[in-house]
Amino acid sequence: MKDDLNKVVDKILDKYPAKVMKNRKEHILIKDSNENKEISANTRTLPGIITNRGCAYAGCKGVVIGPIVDMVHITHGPVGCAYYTWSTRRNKGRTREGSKNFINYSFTTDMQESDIVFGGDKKLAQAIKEAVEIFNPKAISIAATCPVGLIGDDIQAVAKKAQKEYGIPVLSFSCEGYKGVSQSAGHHIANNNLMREVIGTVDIPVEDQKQFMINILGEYNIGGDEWEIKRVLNKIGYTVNTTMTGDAEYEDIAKAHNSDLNIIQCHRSINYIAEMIEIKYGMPWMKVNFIGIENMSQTLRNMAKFFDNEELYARTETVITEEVEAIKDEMKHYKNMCKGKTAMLFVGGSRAHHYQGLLKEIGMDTIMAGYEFGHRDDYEGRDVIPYIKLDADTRNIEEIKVEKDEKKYRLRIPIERLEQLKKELPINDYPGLVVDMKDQTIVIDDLNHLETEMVIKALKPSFFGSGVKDKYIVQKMGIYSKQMHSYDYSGPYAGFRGAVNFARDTAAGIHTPAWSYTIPPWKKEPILKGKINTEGVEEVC
Ligand code: CFM
Repeated sequence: MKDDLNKVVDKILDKYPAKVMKNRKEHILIKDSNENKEISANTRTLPGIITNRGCAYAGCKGVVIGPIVDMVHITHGPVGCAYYTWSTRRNKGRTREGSKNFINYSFTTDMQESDIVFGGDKKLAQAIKEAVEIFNPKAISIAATCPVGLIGDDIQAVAKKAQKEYGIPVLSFSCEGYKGVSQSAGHHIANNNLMREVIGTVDIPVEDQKQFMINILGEYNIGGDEWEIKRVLNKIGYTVNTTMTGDAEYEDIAKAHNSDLNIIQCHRSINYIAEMIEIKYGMPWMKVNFIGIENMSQTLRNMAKFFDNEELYARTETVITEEVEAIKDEMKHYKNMCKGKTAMLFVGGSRAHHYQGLLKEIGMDTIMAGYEFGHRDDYEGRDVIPYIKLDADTRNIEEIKVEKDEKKYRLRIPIERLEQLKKELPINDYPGLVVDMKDQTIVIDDLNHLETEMVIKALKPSFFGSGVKDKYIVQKMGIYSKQMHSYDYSGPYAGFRGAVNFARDTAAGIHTPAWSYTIPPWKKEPILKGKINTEGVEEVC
């Protein structure tokens, strides 16, 4: 088996010129738990390769900032950048009573050639003015695109002036697409600004603070995931103070520092905020996974352990039993339809890992997985609770002083409890993609178009979970492909009810008769093209 996989990888690498081959080789590995091989990640994609990655603007505006419902998000740049981030990710947001919701809008300065030559600052100031006059939003964000950085528009100055003039927060993000090697840089830029400008600016009065108050970080309510997660958490007795940033309002984020605990669904996109909140406000964070029944149940149990409250333990078990009971027959049915099938997952920076448990629950093994822009820790894992980095002298204090304003924040969980938890919740709860995969599977970082076609042709999975750039290529090859970024038109997939939705979609997708009408290219064209010489057949491709 390993030899077969080696052949597949060699065949891919053989297609490349020597320099590209050397580079790509570092990004591909065959999992073997006896070997300690490293995978290269978060490096520049070589020019000429058709990558699936996005840009820093996509990571900042599209991913982290865009889902905040009551802000007007202005894309300062060409209309295309705004158009392609308009609702394509399906981060849903509801309208609260007395509040506003701009999720279905796309705002842009629509820069033209003359703006590139003479500067776009004035146009941006005008756009903010119009937005305030027409929509009267709670706050505004400005996201810079590539040309803005190249011509040097001072978006910070425009934002500052507008903030003063209109009396609402105007946040500017220098997230020009070319910054960094992927959308990952955009996450970081967004995180830094939210921390600097928003988090901690509104306090919840102590009398209004609830018991078991948490924030869900790295959850963007794609297809309604956050709503399903929150339904279960509320049922157990948690209060979700803030979600970052799925279905969030500006003020929710401003109050995030008042919670007891940050739980992190997508570590990749938001670990920066979790760590900054931990250092500044003494709030611990914990990695969770709401995808799949087992992961969901384990997450809820870990959370209960965190608070170590008898009632919470009991409610957690009751809710898990109730929820699992309600879906188990349907799950069994879909498992019967899917078992023994194989899957490939290629998604951004966490889903290629998160979904493997759920696939396993419907009887499917993941034979190839990879991240578009994951970092080494997403592949190799890190502590589940890397909490409280206070130094030795301050570890035992009950209150943490914030340097600037001298406000004091309570350390919500006693430090002794955190120490104990660290022992109880093993590091292996979040081992990272490579660690978690079975032996004799392939892990590919920054998978490109050529490699996608070649692994599919060689290993013929039944399911390919990926994105819009490759979905239809894969389906033309006769293989069911689901967009794991937007869930196509479906969802939620998180939590207990979400697991059934995913199982139903996958079973239906795999068994649709459409695939029998699709003839993959390798069945239409000869696999080998060669010429005959005196020694026999000489393969030329
Ligand atoms: Fe996190 Fe995401 Fe993902 Fe991501 Fe994304 Fe996304 Fe994603 Mo698309 S924040 S890293 S930048 S889980 S948009 S909701 S699906 S690539 S795996």
